[in-house]
Amino acid sequence: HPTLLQPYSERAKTATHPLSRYLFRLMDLKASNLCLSADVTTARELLALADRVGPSIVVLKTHYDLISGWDYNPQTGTGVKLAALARKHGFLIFEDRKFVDIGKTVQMQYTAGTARIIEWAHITNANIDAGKDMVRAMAEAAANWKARIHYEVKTSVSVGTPVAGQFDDGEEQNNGGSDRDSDGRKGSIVSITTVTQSFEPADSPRLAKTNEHGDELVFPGIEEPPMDRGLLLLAQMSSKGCLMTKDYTQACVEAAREHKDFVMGYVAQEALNSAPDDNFIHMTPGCKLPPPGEEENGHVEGDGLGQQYNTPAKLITLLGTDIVIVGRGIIQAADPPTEAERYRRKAWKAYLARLS
Ligand code: 5FU
Repeated sequence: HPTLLQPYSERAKTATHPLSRYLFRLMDLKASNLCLSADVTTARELLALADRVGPSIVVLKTHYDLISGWDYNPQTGTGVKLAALARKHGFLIFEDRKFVDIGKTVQMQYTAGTARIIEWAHITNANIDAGKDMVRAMAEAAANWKARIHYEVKTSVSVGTPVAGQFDDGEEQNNGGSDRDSDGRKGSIVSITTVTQSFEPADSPRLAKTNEHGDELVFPGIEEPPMDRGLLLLAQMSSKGCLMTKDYTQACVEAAREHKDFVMGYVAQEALNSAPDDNFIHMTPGCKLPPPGEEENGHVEGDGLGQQYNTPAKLITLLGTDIVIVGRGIIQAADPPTEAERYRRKAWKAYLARLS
């Protein structure tokens, strides 16, 4: 497929989703196709790790529900602090929530509840086993969220029961030219309520770009990401005995094409672009390098709990995915920032090898 041989800077120009265009440019700028899976146990460790490894990565993947001490405060909580680190270092936040339920439920889980994922995660993902309508439901929730960003005005007009003789004098009432409600019923307006509420997301470009000491709070060289939210479809998994069939993966591809303005791409183990104008991004977990100095043969032993690992070279050069997702390979190293750099260099080299 042509996207296998195209530089990310070129794919940035033709991707449909604004966040994908941004992400491809960020990858080009930082020479990084590395995502850190920040599966640490406490919110404090998560924020410290994000700050230390931020310079090497373009995406930080979270599982907010395995972090203890996650602060849900929508103004000062862990999501807001992560969003500030994302602005500072230039990476996107991907909550690996794997939504799967009926459309209405996923809308509520995505936007509300304790974690309010949509407020701080640029990207999340969904398993479409429950049917692809939930992708449309999530797209709708994201569009509504975006529309609310600067202000919200709600006007509700309630119309009481008609009062005999009240409107029967042939005169229009002073209520906008009509004495009927939207269903054509005659009645008297009981109340009009207008609520205006300003709303600023955790990573708004309108936030200050420097602090009181003049320190830069924003990653230089690229503008801040657009105020859009994106979805990855969980098309394939890395684990042994995964039950996702070829038909299921194909259904993901079809759903992605139907919702190009919301679906950025896939979590998958291989490239899935096949139609001439497909330009979806592929993020791939189950990635590990052998220890420094040891020879690479593409495969690294699993974790004994079903996880299977491939090297960046195999995933990016051979199987054609775009971003490798690395958790324990980096987190459990003696010095995670140094190890993250080793992964960044290897994964970038694998991408350059694919281009040539
Ligand atoms: F969708 C998937 C998948 O197919 N395999 C995964 O491993 C997601 N993951 C996640 O990537 C998993 O939940 C972990 O958060 C991460 C892999 O962590 P590791 O420490 O690199 O094995």
